[in-house]
Amino acid sequence: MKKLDLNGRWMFKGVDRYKKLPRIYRHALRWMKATVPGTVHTDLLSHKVIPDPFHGMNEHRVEWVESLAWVYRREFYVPEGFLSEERISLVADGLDTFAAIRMNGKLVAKTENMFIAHRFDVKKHLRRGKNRIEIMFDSPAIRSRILERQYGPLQVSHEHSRVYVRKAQYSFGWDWGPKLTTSGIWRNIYLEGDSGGRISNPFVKLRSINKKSAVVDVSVEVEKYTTALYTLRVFVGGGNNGVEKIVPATSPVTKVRIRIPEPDVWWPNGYGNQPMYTALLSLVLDGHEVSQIEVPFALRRVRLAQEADSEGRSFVFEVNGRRIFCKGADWIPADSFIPRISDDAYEFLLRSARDAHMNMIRVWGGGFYEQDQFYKLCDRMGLMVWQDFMFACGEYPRHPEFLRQVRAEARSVICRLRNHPSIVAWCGNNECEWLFCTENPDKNPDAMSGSVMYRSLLPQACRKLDGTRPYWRSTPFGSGFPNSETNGNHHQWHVWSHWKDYAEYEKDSGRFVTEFGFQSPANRRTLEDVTTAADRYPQSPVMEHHNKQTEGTERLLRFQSAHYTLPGDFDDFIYKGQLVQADALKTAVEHWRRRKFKTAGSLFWQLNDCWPVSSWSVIDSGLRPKAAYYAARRFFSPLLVSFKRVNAGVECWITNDRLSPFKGVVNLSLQSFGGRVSWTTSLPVHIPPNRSRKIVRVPGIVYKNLNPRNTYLVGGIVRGGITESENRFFFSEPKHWEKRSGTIRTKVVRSGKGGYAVTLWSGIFCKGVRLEIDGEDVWFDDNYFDLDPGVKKRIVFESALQLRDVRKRFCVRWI
Ligand code: BMA
Repeated sequence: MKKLDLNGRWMFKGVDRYKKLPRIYRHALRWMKATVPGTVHTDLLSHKVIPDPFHGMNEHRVEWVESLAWVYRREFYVPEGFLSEERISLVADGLDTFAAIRMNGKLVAKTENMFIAHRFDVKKHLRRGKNRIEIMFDSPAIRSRILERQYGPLQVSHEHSRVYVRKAQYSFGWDWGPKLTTSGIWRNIYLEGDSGGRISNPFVKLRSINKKSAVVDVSVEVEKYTTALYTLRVFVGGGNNGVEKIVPATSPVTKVRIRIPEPDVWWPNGYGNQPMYTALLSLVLDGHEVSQIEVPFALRRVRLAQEADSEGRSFVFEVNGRRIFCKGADWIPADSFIPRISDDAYEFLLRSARDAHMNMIRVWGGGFYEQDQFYKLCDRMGLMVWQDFMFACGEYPRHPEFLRQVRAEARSVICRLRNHPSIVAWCGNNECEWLFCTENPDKNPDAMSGSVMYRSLLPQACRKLDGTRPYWRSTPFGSGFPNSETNGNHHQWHVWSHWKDYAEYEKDSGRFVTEFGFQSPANRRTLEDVTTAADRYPQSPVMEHHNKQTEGTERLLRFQSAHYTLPGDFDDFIYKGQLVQADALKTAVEHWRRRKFKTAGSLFWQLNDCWPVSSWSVIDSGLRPKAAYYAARRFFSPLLVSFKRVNAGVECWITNDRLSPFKGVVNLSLQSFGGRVSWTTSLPVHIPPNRSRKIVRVPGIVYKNLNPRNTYLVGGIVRGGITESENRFFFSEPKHWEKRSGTIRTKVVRSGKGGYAVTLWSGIFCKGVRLEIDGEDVWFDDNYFDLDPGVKKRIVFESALQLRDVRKRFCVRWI
């Protein structure tokens, strides 16, 4: 196989096909340099034809871009040798979205689905030497409205014409994202020449596994360009072993069964290692390899257990026969302009998830089927992926042409992703059935337009092309109402979206909670990049523009004021806003973890952002973690001590996610914010593996006469002198706490290469201690933590600054 790369330098220009262009933008109609892979917006930005759409309210100033058609073209040279290949295909891994491809002036194809790779035979259009390729992208905004007129309106949230177009739905605007409906060659593009034949769509399917061996079926699609005899050679390697088999490649899908001795199984993060195997497949003709593919895969079994129990029906993922409580977050596209998302950004975000003890990430259905890099990292880090198909929040069309497109999309996506061990579930869509049944309470979800895809087309495709992981119709879904707390999975949006405060979480008995969340502002440095000094107050037009939810700012202030004193300035608003979010997610997750396995998963909405915004994310678009990220590292820890208020007192619980029992000691103490201890106890505990247990109830009588504004309960689990988890319970809201006088003493020293350590100490209790180095981005190994009176805490961090400067610029704040 020979490859001729067409990425890199192209030219592009606007075409005012619909006569929509305001005169002032006429200069967009001239040829300009473009970068492929890329988008129209990022290309225009690099020529300063548009301002940064993320800055201020510039989003409105770039609206005209989506109403134009855009043409991309480049020249390339084809050497003689390349033309002698029997087949030459143009491969475009992603075209966004309404594209007409011309090669040397001849129309090759038209495409209308951003989500899939395209391959076209172009040999007849090519000539030796100079060639020209041109791709015209029609306006997605206009085409979607034309389709809506043609097929009739549907019940849809946000921009309703979006559902007619197989394009990332968030690009039409969302309740956390701007409307930047871009176009372009967004993934790699190249020519591929081959002779003799070609293999594609490999699949390594696990048939059976025990301690001694695993049996896999390796299959691949074979195209033969001659009638000669071909063979398929399969080599499977991994661990210390390699197994080879050679079979005649007689059928269009050739299959080889292989036994792998002493298999090494793949485990989710926290449960074991993530060993990967490789299958090397070669198609051989006359002793020559004419086509090869390398497929990384892993050995693991997954099952979604749904069994009748006292609350209804369970919803538990079992991996390699072990029940796993799924801890994680929902994932949205990490930028409004996808090709701009770097491998480093993927690595950072997913590593942050892994380091916060997450074991599951849900790829949300309003974005896109993620880049290969994303899934490779998830495989490597043991992050299970709940993969939605790309349909969200609305009815979808059901005309035959649309269903045909979706069938092709399902095939393309399933074949591309099915070898990734990280993907543990396919899911039909995001919230379509739930919204439909909420709006039409008398109707069955099957009556929803497009439901045929989720109840028949997609599950059939998954069964036929995969069959190694469960398919679930929608999120949320279940029998009866499709957002039940007794069966199926659940989204909890009474809190926040329906204006309920976070204490409400403790009433929720969802069986597997795939979404719940609480907003907070982005970090100050992230906001400084897109605001002017005059914009930096909570209710400025620019700040309100950077919150896409209806009444978003109102909610931020309402919930802050329920727990903390009113924000005094911009930094106070950000700081307290982030603390409330952290407290909210903590309350929810600890509650559901105590219910283990009655509730068997909690994925919060959302891990990341696509632009600088107040949203439900715990890491903002500048890749700066918020307070809730650090809280997640505590509330997801494999061993968790937590408190639950009941009528007669406060219960102390331990949740053990490990597959081994925990034996240690729990220390509890009731003390004042000044450190005066009024009650204390130490209890030996023994928690069985993979269980949650109530340890003790602290009776109300113990604290009844203490001042709730100046008292808290602190608990820690200790084993071998090391505190494995600690937690606190407060008897009043921070806004009502008595004034404490005291401060935090800090000592910063050099520690290791390029590293620093800070030791903190205070005579009073300090909540949500935030560490910063003024003007620098610094990753502290813990932040926004609570500091008990008289207890030293040591935090390490890295900085390129001199010790003197670090000390000078070190800032601490707390509640
Ligand atoms: C859920 C998601 C998203 C949305 C989020 C916040 O409903 O599925 O559609 O962005 O809540 O409202």
